[in-house]
Amino acid sequence: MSNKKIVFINPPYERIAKGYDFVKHITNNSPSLGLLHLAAEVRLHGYVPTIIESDIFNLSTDAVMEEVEKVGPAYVGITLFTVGVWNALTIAREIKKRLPKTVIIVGGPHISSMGKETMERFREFDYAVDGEGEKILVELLQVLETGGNPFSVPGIIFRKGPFVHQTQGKAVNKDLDDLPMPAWDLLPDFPRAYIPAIYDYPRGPVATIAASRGCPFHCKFCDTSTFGSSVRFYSPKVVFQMMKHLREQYGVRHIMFVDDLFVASRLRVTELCQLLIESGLNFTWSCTSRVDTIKPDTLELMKKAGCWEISFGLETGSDVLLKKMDKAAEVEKSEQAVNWTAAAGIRTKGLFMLGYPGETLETIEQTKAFVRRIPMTIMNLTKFTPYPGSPIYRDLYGTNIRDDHWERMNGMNFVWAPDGMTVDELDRHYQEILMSFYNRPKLGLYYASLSIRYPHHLLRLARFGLGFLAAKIRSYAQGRHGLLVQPGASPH
Ligand code: B12
Ligand code: SF4
Repeated sequence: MSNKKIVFINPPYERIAKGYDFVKHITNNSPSLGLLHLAAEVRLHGYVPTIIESDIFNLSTDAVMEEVEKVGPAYVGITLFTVGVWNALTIAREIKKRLPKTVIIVGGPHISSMGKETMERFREFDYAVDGEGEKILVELLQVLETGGNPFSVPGIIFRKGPFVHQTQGKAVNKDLDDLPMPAWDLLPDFPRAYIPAIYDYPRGPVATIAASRGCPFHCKFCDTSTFGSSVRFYSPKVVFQMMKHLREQYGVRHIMFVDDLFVASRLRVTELCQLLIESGLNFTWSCTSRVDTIKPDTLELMKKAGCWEISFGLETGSDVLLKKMDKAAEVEKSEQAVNWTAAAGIRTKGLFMLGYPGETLETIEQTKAFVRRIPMTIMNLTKFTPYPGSPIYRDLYGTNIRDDHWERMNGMNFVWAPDGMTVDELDRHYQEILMSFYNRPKLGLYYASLSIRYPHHLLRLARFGLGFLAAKIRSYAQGRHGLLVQPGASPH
């Protein structure tokens, strides 16, 4: 019988900027849902999948290789975010050295946005799947197994002789209900090891679900190349079944919906809410929304159904910048949505970015004032990063492949600075904005009461606090005046 084993790898990535190591105590540890979906689909077709979550378990390349060798697979599938490409390459090189017959297949957002260039550049990757991989991966494995013709598989990129070929099409799942449930059973130590960021969930265990794919908007900083602009939904019934399964099998109590735009269809959200209310399962959950897709009556129902937090991409307190981002939103609308959300008793997580082209001292001040005046409970500030696949990437770099910053494209490094600002200045503003939001008695009281209700967050916070203090002391001792970003972390 042929070897049907396939090892899926989520490679390690630099997720924390140099100098900010203490942040690891409070950050998110979510698994790759993509790999869970792929593993479930290939298993349905007779393959034997294993999943390695190298970052969550802090595995070095050697440790990953040890696990791969233990399995002895015919195929390895690696998921590629731009930030993880170089580490994936190191792993692929080792696999080629130690298990030369193993076929290496890659996919994920980096491939969806820059597949051909990546395959031309890195000979260690044998095949790449462009887009949503479930069906195409199975087709590809079957062709490889039977010695068929890869040109017959749509939406793949591969090398034949000196040339890289790309077949027509991009993999899209039109009907999500057709897909098997993600293979949570293959995740080592699930759900215990997969905790979200501190204070971003009330109580565990926690699991993630993508209840829809795609987003019809075109914000210039956003890489939508995997799912595209046509939105597809799981039916509310199937989403509910997944949640029920997670409760019955793993005791999961909180769900994080990671859809690009969970509240894209109010009808669908209403149906899911009704199912949850009738079930009496008492889930809490969080989701994403745009500020213009939410209304007070829907919010009320969502609250009743256990909605705990909504993430809004608020981005900035400046209308000028929102316009430059093609966000199709206004600060006033953002404020209204956050007010409505607070009035319904749901927390707002505001997603912001600093350093977008056009950022000035004035827009920074507007953001500082904005975050202090809205009733938001948690703020996530990203350092602007032009990801391949986003329209702004093309504006800034053209169509040329740029690989000099990939390993730092984690939203925690300024790999690009707007005119008239240095990375050090931006880093200082970064800290100031966060401090101006978090350093308020009202918010302190809120978090204190949350900690009393859910004390497991306190331990995480204590570790983070001690780490921050140590980093500050080190910075002053080294003459860096309290700046935490390490020398050498500025753009070239
Ligand atoms: C949930 C999420 C996370 C989670 C989980 C990450 C993970 N490993 O899956 C957390 C919070 C940890 C996270 C972290 C980061 N994320 Co994130 N994240 C998302 C989000 C919102 C949903 C991803 C998801 O679960 N989708 C559902 C599953 C089913 O899809 P999928 O993982 O893409 O997998 C499908 C295909 O890509 C493909 N595929 C994937 N891998 C493979 C492998 C093979 C072999 C094959 C054949 C196919 C294949 O088939 C899968 C099934 O259809 C997306 C937004 C989006 N629209 O994609 C951003 C997104 C993927 N994240 C992004 C970024 C930048 C990051 C971070 C670098 C920093 C940050 N700002 O958060 C880190 C890096 C993480 C890492 N491991 O490298 C960018 C990626 C841009 C890029 N070019 O790299 C996205 C696209 C957001 C955006 N619109 O800009 N993220
Ligand atoms: S930022 Fe949000 S609304 Fe804008 S394109 Fe990306 S997913 Fe869609």
